[in-house]
This record gives sequence, structure tokens and C-alpha cells, in this order.
Amino acid sequence: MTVDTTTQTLAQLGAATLDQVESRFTEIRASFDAEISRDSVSGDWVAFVAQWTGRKSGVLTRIADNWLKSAAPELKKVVGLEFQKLKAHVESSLESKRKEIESAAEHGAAARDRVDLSLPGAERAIGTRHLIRQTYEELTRIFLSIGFSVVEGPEIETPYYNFEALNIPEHHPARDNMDTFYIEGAREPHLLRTHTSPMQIRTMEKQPPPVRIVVPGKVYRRDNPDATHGYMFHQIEGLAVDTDITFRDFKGTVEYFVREFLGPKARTRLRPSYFPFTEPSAEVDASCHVCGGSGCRICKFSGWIELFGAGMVDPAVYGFVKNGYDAEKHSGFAFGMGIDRLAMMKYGVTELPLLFQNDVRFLRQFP
Ligand code: 2NM
Repeated sequence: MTVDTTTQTLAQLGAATLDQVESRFTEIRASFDAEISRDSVSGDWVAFVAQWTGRKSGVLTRIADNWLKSAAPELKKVVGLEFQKLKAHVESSLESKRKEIESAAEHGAAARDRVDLSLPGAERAIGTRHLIRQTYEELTRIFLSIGFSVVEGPEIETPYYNFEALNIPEHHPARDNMDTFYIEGAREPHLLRTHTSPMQIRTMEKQPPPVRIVVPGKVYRRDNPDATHGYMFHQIEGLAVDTDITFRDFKGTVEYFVREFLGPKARTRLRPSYFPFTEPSAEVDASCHVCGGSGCRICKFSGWIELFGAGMVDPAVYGFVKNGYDAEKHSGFAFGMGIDRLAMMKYGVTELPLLFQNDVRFLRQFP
């Protein structure tokens, strides 16, 4: 409104005396002071500066054009003086306001960027290897340390590699607890392997003796699920074949393994057993790692814990393999252990499903 007066000449405004001229300038100055002290001025700063000092239509320019140039001769001096005073006031006020706005912005940015060392750090959860994987690595490390290689193979197999070549013919009773999960529709029948032994056969077919391998991996069986059984578990099977491998090599290897896995105090016991692919066959027991053999709840007061099955490779198996494997010249031993079972035993896990539910409250107990 005040600004509007600057679009007219002083004559049009009826400012004919010194006092009247001065009060016009006082109005303008008051209006400027009121506007520059409004909070919103910093948000619209560029427009505000242009409104007052813009070259073409800023208030100062309009006063120079409309008031100064057309002032009556006797008023010219005072109008010029008032104009200079107003201009100096406007310019110095704008300059100090600009500094004020700038330092406020800098202060705000500095406050945002400041690092507060008292705040808690950003914690990144670091995962751990699954207990089964840890045990898998523990077991393979032990066998790698005595010259075995690690071999892995397919989980889907043919009945030939899963059964026939392992000396388990079609109507053999050993199929009863394993004959399971057949896959329909393939050109030839397939099944989910019930042990990793098929890979031992495949390795022997590819590689003439000597052979020293362990085969870790998932295997599948028809089982009723309970605290220690599921439809899938992890196995590591081993095979060593050469021209002069005896039962003593077998026993020495087994005892070395048990000491490495359970500690130097662990003792080993072999019990007669039966597997179609080994002869003789044995169950390998270790002295109870909880009570040391004196008897406790864990070993059902026997002092012994069953670890895995093993034996000398049945000569019939070499007959299925051929490729230089000759039952007259070669001998060897083999074994098969459940990784999940060994992990549960060693780390005191009583429920198998805990290993597959992936509840971090369980997993974090095995860092
Ligand atoms: C076991 C126990 C005893 C075994 C035998 C063979 C092969 F291929 F040499 F015939 N592979 N795995 C074997 C022997 C597996 O699992 C309890």
C-alpha cells in the first residue's frame, strides 16, 4: 500500500512542503522495516530484495523516477537527501539481514552434521555358520588331514547306483528302511539317494585305485519323524581302496578320527554289525564324551556311545565297479556317519527339528 505511493509523483500525492515530503519517506521506511522483520522474509528473500532494489521496478528505482526527477526545484534538495538516507538504510539493512539468514542456515547444517559420539553405534548382526555346516567342516578337516579328498555328487540317483552296485539287489531286506522317494516320469526310474555311497561307486568308475575319498551331502529316507528322525539328513561317507589295505588300517583310521573329533581321551570300540556292502562290518562306539565311560544318562549308563557304521569293502562291490578294481588284488574300508547325529551328540542338542527350523535363538548358541 505504501509502495503504491511510489508509482505517483509527489505532486500527485499532494506533498508540497518539506514536512509532507519527509513523512512520505518516513512511511516508506516504516513499511520497509516492518516487512524485513517478518519471519517469512528469509523464505522469500530473493523476491524481497528485488521488490526493494530491483533495477527496473524496485521501490528505490520508482522513487528515483517518480519522486526525485519530477520534484519541484525548491524540494529537489530535500528529496535527494531523503532518498539517499532511505537508500543507505535499505541497503545496509538488507546486507545485515542477508548475513543473519546465512549464518542461521550454516548453524542449522552444522548441527545436523555434527557426530554425536555418545550415541550407541550402528550394530550389524553378523551371521554364523549353521551347526551342521560347522560339523561338516570339522569332519572333512579331519579326513583331509590324513590324505582323503572331498567329493560331492547328485542327490537324485538311479536305483543302480543307490542299490545294485552297492550289493543291494531288488528284493534285499536292506532296502526296506531305505526304499523311498522314487521320481516318476523320467525315462529311467530315479530316486532321492538314501546314502552318499552312489558317489563312491561313481568315483571308483572314474578313477582307478588307489582311492581315498569322503563324500558329504544330503540323503533322504522314508522315516517317521520324531526327535531324532526326519525325511532328510546329512551324511559323510568315506572310502579307501588300495592294494594293501588291512583291517589294521581301518581300525587305526577310525581311532584317529574319534580322537580328533571327541578329544585325545576318547576310546574306541568296534561291535560286529551288518551292511550289504562291507564284510566284516562294524558299529564304531566311542567312550561317552560326557562321563568319560563311567556311565551317565547320556550313554544310558553303558559308558559307550554309538558313532557310526563301517567295515571292509565287500569284494562283491569291486565286481560292480570293474575299471581296474579287482577283489583279488585290492582291499579297502568304508564308513558312513550322520553329520546331524554327530552334531547333536557333540553339542548336546536333543531335538533334531531344531537344526532345520532356523530359529536364531537356537542358531546363536553355536557361534
Ligand atoms: C556305511 C557303513 C559301511 C559304505 C560302503 C561304500 C562302498 F561304496 F564302498 F561300498 N560306501 N559306503 C559304507 C560302509 C557305508 O554307512 C553306515
